[in-house]
Amino acid sequence: MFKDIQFLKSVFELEDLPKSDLPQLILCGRSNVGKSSFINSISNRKGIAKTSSTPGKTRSINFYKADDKFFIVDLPGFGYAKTSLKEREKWGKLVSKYILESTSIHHAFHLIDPRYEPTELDVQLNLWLKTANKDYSVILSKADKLNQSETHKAISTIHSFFPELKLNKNLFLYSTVTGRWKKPIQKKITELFF
Ligand SMILES: Nc1nc2c(ncn2[C@@H]2O[C@H](COP(=O)(O)OP(=O)(O)OP(=O)(O)O)[C@@H](O)[C@H]2O)c(=O)[nH]1
Ligand SMILES: [Mg+2]
Repeated sequence: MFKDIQFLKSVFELEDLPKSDLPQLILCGRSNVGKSSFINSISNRKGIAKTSSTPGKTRSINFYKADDKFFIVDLPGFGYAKTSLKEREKWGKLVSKYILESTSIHHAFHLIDPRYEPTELDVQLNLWLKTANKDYSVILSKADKLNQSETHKAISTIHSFFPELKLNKNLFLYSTVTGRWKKPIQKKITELFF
């Protein structure tokens, strides 16, 4: 696992991407699903990534450098209620272009809130990842909000959408509230980047 994390930069346009070919771990998924909170939690650095209970907090692509070894990249979330069609298109263009054109993406964590079925945009995002041939995992965030039977049900729903996923290989539970599900993700990150 990495020990140090540093904020590098926020990017609003793809031509401003950092000129570095360090491998990247990208975080993607719906707005409010907990992407920025995940960065704070996994790196034990409260507040390094800005979070908010109001969806739509992260509007830029934010780069964090972990141990000078790889970038953690926080992508803007999609699908919150106030998004206009224009903003939705802008999100789609930015994220799809990024996923399809970046040659440094080593792995993607696609976060999904297990209290709800994956949305149309989750399916779209999954397709972009597959089309771009990117290695990815799905992380069921906010797992503290489910009891055991709801958790089982959520996992079987995810399997009905994405049958290729295997628990603790490329499908994980996570909560920023309890440390209970941290180990398997730390192990995954270590396997991917160390
Ligand atoms: N109960 C619980 N709440 C969480 C968890 N992770 C995040 N949250 C809460 O969910 C809300 C959204 O978290 P963010 O990390 O800002 O979500 P995001 O995916 O970065 O959202 P955007 O930047 O809008 O794309 C915040 O109020 C967090 O405190 C979790 O594991 N459990
Ligand atoms: Mg965010």
